[in-house]
Amino acid sequence: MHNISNTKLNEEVRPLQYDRSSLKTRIIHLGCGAFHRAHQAVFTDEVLSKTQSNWGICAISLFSSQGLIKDLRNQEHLFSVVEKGSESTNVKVIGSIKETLHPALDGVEAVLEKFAEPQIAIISTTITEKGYCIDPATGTLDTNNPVIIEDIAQPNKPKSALGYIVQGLKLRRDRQLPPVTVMSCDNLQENGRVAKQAVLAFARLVEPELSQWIENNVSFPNTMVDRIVPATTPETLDEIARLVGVNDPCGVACEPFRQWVIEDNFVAGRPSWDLAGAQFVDNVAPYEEMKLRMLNGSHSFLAYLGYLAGYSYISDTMHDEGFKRTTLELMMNTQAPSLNMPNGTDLNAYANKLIDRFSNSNLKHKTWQIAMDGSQKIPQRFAGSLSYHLENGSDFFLIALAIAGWMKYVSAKDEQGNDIDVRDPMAENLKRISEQHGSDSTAVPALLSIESIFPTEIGSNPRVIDAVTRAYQTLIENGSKATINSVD
Ligand code: CS2
Repeated sequence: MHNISNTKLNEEVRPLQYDRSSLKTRIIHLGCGAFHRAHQAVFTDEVLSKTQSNWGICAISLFSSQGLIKDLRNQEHLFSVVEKGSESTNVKVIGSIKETLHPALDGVEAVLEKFAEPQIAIISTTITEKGYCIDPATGTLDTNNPVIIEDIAQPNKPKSALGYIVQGLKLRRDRQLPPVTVMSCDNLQENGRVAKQAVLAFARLVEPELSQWIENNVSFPNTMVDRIVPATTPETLDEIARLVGVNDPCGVACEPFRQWVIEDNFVAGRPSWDLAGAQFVDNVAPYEEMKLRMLNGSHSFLAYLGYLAGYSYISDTMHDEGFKRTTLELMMNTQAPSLNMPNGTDLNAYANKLIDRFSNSNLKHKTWQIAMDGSQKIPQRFAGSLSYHLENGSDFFLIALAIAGWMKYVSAKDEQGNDIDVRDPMAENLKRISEQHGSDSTAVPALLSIESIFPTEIGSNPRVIDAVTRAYQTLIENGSKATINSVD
């Protein structure tokens, strides 16, 4: 069968720039989704094309995409990345993934043994917010999570990402292998610290000495990752096939922009990702906060209110002047003031660039996709600036409106009374609470009292309850579009 590894590709496709035969698996990556392939794999690929280094990746998929893993294997783990700007498109072949594993295809033991290969230096993750099994409001391990309970009872047959990491580290400890870095690449504030807390708490429940060993031998750098990578659809794959010249079921389409800010805390070395544009800094927290509040916060605002206004894609919402204006206002007047950035950071330029990125209509980024898992995302995106505004007595109506939009969305009925397919680990619970209140605004304090989403000092604050109630009532009475247009 012809595929990207054995066919002459279209001339516009930038082919591989290096010989892959010397690559060694030195990075294990958990979560082989589109984001990893379009972000860390691309940075690593660029380093390989610029240096003689040998940093290869073993991408592991734990839950889904057996099909994807088989497809990657069929094409020697090569895949295409199509960067779609608003004016031009670039296509590259990426070769940094050297091998793949999936427990359902290869067995749990083979996956665990990979962690225990001596040359492994980095275990990185894109497992989404919920993959860390933390209580989103407090950032501590949720020991009531059924998967965690199961994995702690049977640590050598893990199911969760945390279970694999802890058991993998245990094998390294038992075999006296060199230290290793665990690098989270998910959209969580202080993602390294969260990963560390979750791993240590899990390890303590398995074996207290193991948790001590991890403290002494494993580093957990914080990172800020950024690239808009919509989920791949059959239409995207058709377009990729046309551009590449052959079907590529593993191809991804994304925006041209990419950013990676990394705390330089790697106990066993790392690729020179800076050669591919990554920034190594001492303190990532301000960049994470900037991105989570200004990019992801506005994304959630656009996802809930845009979906309710009938827009399928983020770029559609941006072509509605009301949405464009309020999004910029949310970024600059509500989120930016809560940030404390290093000197020289131009938040105005950052916001304007975000507006351009969101407006790229060649990128089909569904409002429905971003609306997923709101119970895990809202704390990361809004709690910090809400606390800031409560302390300063300043206005946060647009955050209240985003939260009201989420409340209407999780009722699972849109403005026309049609069902919404809500994807969220708490979907059932949220729907039940909404149904108890109908469209009455008593739903607001009820939903705000969910402590895993809204820390008590926020959820029970009268100013928050009042602002979200006002926003919710306007939204229910006038609908999303009119509400957005009436914001002054
Ligand atoms: C989005 C992010 O789905 C979402 O919640 O806000 O995936 C966003 O596209 C990325 O963080 C951009 O880097």
